Amino acid sequence: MINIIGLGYIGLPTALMFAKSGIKVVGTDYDANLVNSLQDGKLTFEEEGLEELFKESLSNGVEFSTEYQKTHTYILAVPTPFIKESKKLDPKYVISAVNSVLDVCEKGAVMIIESTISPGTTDKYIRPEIEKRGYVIGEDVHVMHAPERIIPGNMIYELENNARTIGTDDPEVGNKIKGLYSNFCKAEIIVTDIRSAEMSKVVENTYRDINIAFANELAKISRTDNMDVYEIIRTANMHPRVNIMQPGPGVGGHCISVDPWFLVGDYPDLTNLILTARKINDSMPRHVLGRIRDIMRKHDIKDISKVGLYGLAYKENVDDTRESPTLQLLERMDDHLAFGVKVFDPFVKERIVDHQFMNFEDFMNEIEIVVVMVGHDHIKNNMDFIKDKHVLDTKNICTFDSVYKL
Ligand code: SAJ
Repeated sequence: MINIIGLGYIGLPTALMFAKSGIKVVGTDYDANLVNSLQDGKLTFEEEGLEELFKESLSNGVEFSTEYQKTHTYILAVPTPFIKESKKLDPKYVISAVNSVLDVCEKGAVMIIESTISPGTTDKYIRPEIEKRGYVIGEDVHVMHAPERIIPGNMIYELENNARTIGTDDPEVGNKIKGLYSNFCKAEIIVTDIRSAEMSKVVENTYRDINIAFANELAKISRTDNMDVYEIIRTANMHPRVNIMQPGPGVGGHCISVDPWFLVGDYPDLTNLILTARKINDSMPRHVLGRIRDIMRKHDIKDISKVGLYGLAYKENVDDTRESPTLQLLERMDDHLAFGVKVFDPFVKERIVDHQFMNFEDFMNEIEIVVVMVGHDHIKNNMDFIKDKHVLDTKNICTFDSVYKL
C-alpha cells in the first residue's frame, strides 16, 4: 500500500493514477473538510479529465483519511511555501510530514518527496530531522526526491507521458521505486542522486523563466520602434535550433516565478543572468500599466474605472491565481493609489479583489478599455463581444486588427 501525503494539485492526481493502475492507495491530508469531500466523491479542484480518473480510482478502492498509515511506501506532496521577503523556501510542512511518517512507518520504509524543494533542502533540513530522532537513513528509512513536472491544465496526460526523475542515495531501492512509478508512467524514469534531482527541477523552471524574460525584453525593444515582436519570434523560431517563448503580462504561478529565487538566494554572486531574468519578468505588469496609460491618453479616457482587466488566473483555463500577473499589476496600482480598475475572470468564482465582476456582460457594460491578461478559451470564444472596445491584448490572442499589443 502507498500512503500519499498531501491531497492538493499534485498529491491527489498522483494518488488517483496509482489507484487506477491497480495499486492500493490511501491519501492522507490533515484538512478534514477536504478528506470528507473526497470521501463523499466530490473533487476539490477542476482539472481536465480528473473527474473520470476519480471515478475509476474510487471503484478501484482508493481511500482518503486524515491519519498517516502504517506502511512501507510514502509519497509526500505537501506545499513548500515561498517566503516573499527572504525569497527562501519554507520547509515546515515537509518537515512536519516527515516526522509524522516516522511516527508510524514500518522499518525500512521509503519516503519519496515530490514537493519542490530548493537544492540542498534534503541535506540541510530533512536528513538532520530524521537523524535527530535516532533513525539511520538507508537502514531504518530511505529518503528520495522525485520532483513532479506536471503542468496545470494538462496534468493527467503529463503524469502518464512526462519523463520523471528519482533522486536517491541507494540506486537499488531507487530502481524499485522506478518500477512502482512505471505502473502509470509510460515515459523514461531516470534514477540519479538526490542533489541532482533537487537541482534539475529548479533548473528546468529557471530555464523557462529566462526564456520568457528574453521574449519579454524583445517585446519592450519592439515596442520602442514599433516592430511586431510576435512576427519576429515566429520567424526566428523557424530556425531549427531556436525556440523563443512568448512575451506576456508577467510570469505567475507557484513555480516559474518562485524557483529561480532559490538559486539567487543561495548563490547571489553567481546568478546575474537568473536575477536579471526575474527582474525583467517582474517588470512586465509595470509595462502593461504604461500601455494602459498610452491608450487612455490616446482616447482621452481619464477615468481608471473605465478600464477592465480580463483574467485573474496566472494562466489560461485554470482557476489558480497564485502570483498571477493581474494580482501583481493590481498591487502595483495600489502602491500608486490608483484604485477602481475593474476585473473579471470566468474561472475565479470567489471575490478576491475589489471591483471584481462575476458576470461577463456586466463587466463589459462598465468599461471602455479591455486588457486581456490571460488567454482563457472563454475570451477566444467571445471576440465579437470585445472588439468594439479599445483592447490591449497582452497574450496575442485577439483575431481582429484594431488591437493594441504589449
Ligand atoms: N508564460 C509566458 N510566456 C510563455 C509561457 C508562459 O509569459 O511563453 C507565463 C504564463 O502565462 C504563466 C507563467 O509563465 O504566468 C508560468 O506558466 P507555465 O505554463 O509556463 O508554467 P507553470 O508554472 O504552470 O508550470 C511549470 C512547468 N515547468 C516547466 O515547464 C519547466 C511545469 O512542468 C512544472 O511542473 C511546474 O512549473 C512546477 O510545479 O514546477
